[in-house]
Amino acid sequence: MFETGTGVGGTWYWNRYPGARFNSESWTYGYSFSQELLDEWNWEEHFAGQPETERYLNYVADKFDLRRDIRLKSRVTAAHYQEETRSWDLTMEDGRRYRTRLLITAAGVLSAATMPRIAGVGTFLGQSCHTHYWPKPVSFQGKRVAVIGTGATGVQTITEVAKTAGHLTVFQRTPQCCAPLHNAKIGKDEMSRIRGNNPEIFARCQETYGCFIHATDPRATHEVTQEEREAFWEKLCGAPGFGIWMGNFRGILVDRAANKLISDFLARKIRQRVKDPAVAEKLIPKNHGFGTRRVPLESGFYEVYNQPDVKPVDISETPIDRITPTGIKTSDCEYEFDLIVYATGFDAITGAFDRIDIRGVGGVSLKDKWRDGPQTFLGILVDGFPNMLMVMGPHAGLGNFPRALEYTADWVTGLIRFAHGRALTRVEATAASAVAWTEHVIESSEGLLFTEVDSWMTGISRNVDGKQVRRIMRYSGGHPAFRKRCDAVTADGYRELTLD
Ligand code: NA7
Repeated sequence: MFETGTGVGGTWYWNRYPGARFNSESWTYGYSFSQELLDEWNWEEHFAGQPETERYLNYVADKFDLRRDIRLKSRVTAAHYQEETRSWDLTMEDGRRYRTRLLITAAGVLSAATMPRIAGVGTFLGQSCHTHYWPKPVSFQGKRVAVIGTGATGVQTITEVAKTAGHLTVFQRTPQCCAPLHNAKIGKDEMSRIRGNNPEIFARCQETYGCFIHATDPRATHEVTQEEREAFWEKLCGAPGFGIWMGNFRGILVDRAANKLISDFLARKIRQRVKDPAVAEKLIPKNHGFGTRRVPLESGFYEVYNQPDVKPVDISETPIDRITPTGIKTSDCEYEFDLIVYATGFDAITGAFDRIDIRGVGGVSLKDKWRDGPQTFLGILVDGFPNMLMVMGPHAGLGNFPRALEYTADWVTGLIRFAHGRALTRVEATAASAVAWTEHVIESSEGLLFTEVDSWMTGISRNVDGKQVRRIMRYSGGHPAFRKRCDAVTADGYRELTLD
């Protein structure tokens, strides 16, 4: 295992910005493969913060003695397939080289962070940091702080920074429709109860669309009266986690009229919480409906804007001209800061692949192959790239990742066992199976409102060349359908692959 960081934990190693925290329930996020691990680990909070999760992942690495197989500070810069030896040649940033029969990618969906393309970023003389590359520790006490970006990361950062900063200025380009997280500590008795329910919890997660504990309500928005509807939404808003997004009425992310109703309901909530009506209006999305972008869950985010020392700047009205040595210059004002935080997101889903020079049969580059959108079989294999197996690559479903990736890891392991058992040295998706799966992935997104919206989920990163066109990046058929399809491939003896 090669890992760029100096420690294990991936997402939870890198994203140590203030306020970084699960939006999945902790007890649905941990690994389920070891009863011993489940028995030993006690979650402290329903939605664990970054430090707790990083501790958990280190505990796992130690418990299963994984560190001996992990090379830290090891960035892979190139991976080239060699047909003669049926192996992959890897080149590391420091020049080391390795040869391997099988290449398993687990490089992350949101791991290629992007700085904004704003003139003068390198000229600022104060401290600046991207949330993904957070140095420790950073104090905000009494400082004049700027945060650029209001995605799920920005929302968490802003809420935490506002507690101690001398003055906070938020540069917002697109408002998000956030919902309350309702985090709480987990007491000893409660943890015992959760532990007792583990089998049911994990079984339920396998049956829901996005592997969350929240299952879609079978009713359609228009099947109930307005009173019933609003009472249901009040209940979801008062409950912890993603229920409002994943446990809402069916069709809410397909039916425009239904989506407008829930969007209006949540806009009213924002107006109730933000005292200045003009500021409230700025915080309400106008160009996309609720849930068509990743919903940030928040813990007091809207109240931050009632603080006299917090100023929102709508950069869709007054764009940032440049970063200056002392701060940020917009079209109408020059601001001075001690610290600038870039919560500007990622080159998502394919970004981590694009940053490695991956070449398959005949030297074909994966980046070129995917220029107009990813093409995969099951989101796990790519034709022309034999012996490369992707865990949570493009075309995987999005959702509560550990639940989905445990399945994928098992499927990949099954394929490797099958290949070893038959002394196979070359495993590849056929072109026909990749075309069919890619078409199915595209069909699965038809009619979903999120496909009409710019976001990392539709492959948009305005900070990366060639990532300004919306694409179908993920499988939208839901996890149960994904599992069924993968199981069928196995049951059929992997006939949709070329095995040699
Ligand atoms: P996101 O959700 O992609 O958010 C990035 C934010 O940064 C978003 O508000 C962007 O505005 C803003 N942004 C990006 N570039 C610029 C520039 N150049 N100028 C101004 N503002 C900019 O990333 P997150 O890290 O918050 O979250 C990613 C996922 O990680 C999250 O959904 C969770 O699943 C975990 P925009 O919306 O593009 O107008």
